Amino acid sequence: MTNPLYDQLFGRHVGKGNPFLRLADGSVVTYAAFLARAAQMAHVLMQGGLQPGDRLAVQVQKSPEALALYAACVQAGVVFLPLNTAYTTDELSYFIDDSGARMIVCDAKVAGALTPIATRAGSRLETLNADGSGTLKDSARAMPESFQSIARATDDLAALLYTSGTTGRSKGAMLSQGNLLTNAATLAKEWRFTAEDVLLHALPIFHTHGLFVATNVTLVAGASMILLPQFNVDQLVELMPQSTVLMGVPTFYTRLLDHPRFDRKLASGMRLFVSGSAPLLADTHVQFEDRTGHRILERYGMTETNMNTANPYAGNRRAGTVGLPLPGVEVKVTDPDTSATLPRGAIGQIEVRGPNVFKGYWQMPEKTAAELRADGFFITGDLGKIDEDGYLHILGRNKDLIISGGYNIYPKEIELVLDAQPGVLESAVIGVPHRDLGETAIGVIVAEPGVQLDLDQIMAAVEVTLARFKHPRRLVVVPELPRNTMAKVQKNILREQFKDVPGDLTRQSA
Ligand code: MCA
Ligand code: AMP
Repeated sequence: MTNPLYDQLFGRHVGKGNPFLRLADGSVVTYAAFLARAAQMAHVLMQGGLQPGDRLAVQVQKSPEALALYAACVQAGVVFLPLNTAYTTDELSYFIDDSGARMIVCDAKVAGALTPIATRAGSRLETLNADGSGTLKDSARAMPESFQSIARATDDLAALLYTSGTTGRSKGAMLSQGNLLTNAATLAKEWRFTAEDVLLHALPIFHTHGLFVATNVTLVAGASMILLPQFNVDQLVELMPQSTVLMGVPTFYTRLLDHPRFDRKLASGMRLFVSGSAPLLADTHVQFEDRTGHRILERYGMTETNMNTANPYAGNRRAGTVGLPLPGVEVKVTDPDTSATLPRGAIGQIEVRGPNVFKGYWQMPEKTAAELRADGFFITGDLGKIDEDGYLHILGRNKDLIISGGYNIYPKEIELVLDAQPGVLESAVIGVPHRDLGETAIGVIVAEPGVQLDLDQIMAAVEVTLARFKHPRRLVVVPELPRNTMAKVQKNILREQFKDVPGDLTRQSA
């Protein structure tokens, strides 16, 4: 009986004494120990009544146990559904209901708030804390250290990752074993990973970047990772001499460049710096090379597709481009109105097809049909062009999306909360340039006639509903929103009007 994802990412390393995780305190978790822990957790999942294909919703801090839970799900054929640790109870409630998660694993600190949601959804609740303790560990301790993997096919679901939508309603992207496996194998080969590599891991593990790109690639190669609980630039500088690869969002690189100790000598043992999730400014690319002698390798991906394109390892890594299609992935640029493929150099919507492309949105056939064509091409919502040498340039978005420090913020989700506040007639949320985070959200509000808005009260409502990273960094009140002849709000005008406002928390009327 085979389970391709488990066999190729994890199973090959069972019993091996080489390090998989290196922790900041100097301790090491070997592959053997990690996989024994995962097997024990797989037993807990089975004994908890989970069947292959059931969803397990996980909102926990980054830890070796959190990663072992991912491995346990793969081994037990359970669909892993990781959730941002910043999500509020309101947000979690939606994901749990929508996915029909049979089990929820969360930090003991939020178990009280989640209990009614779990009860209503008929889900079992287990806890897993940042230090690895909790009911999951308590149950796992008594379990055998090996587990007979549940048979899976490459088309079976391995993970459900939610990605927000332009309507304000999040969609669960269904990722199969094959989606994850082919992409990990391709990236490990393209980026020449070997068992000698040590990846400096400072990304969260609830998104594609930190979970699938960084972790799966390390596993494919049998390499190791320095697992940091979160990004901390001083820690990165401290640990860089022990590492060979860093994967990060552009903010990692701008913060490193701001660090006085970050120089050529510190980076001399590194062989690769990868950037993605948001546009890397060409200027950052150039400054980084001047400072360290390394050219950052920028790549382009999505939750729905894993990675699509990457600058070459050996060839020319071109600043301001996301490189060439990965082996097995087709990329084309099409006319948004006619869907016709455009010639090289022309700007249009970016579409991708390949074994990396997801199976569709969870229980949303209409949304799936609107974005995933019958011939397998996925309409990314990004705009760009392919140049004469085949490099893809991302030049804009056909979707109303803000990317702040690598996190996606869908304006509609915030606008729905702002519009629901007393005295608010309407609102528009826009992204403006931010030195540290790339972009930051600003809420532009119109009050009902004669109403004096209480912006603190409005922010308080946003705070209980939405995760911190989605909060507008500034609210401004305007007499009316600019509209075109079709009555559509012209966000480009607002972006221009507010582009120079500092992305701080000051609230004012424009
Ligand atoms: C934290 N905060 C943020 C963000 N992160 N606000 C807006 N945008 C953010 N990205 C909040 C904090 O809660 C805090 O709130 C305040 O801002 C200041 O936080 P700070 O200490 O500066 O932030 P940090 O903890 O250092 O985090 C910044 C970060 C982090 C390191 C850039 O956001 C991060 O790790 N981003 C990576 C996201 C990622 O992995 N994306 C991949 C998605 P308070 O004021 O209350 O203190 S996968 C993807 O996009 C595709 C598939 C792809 O291509 O990879
Ligand atoms: P997500 O929904 O979190 O998977 O975010 C995917 C989106 O991030 C893509 O559709 C792009 O808009 C953006 N993105 C990812 N990588 C890059 C990159 N290297 N340059 C520009 N945008 C990127």
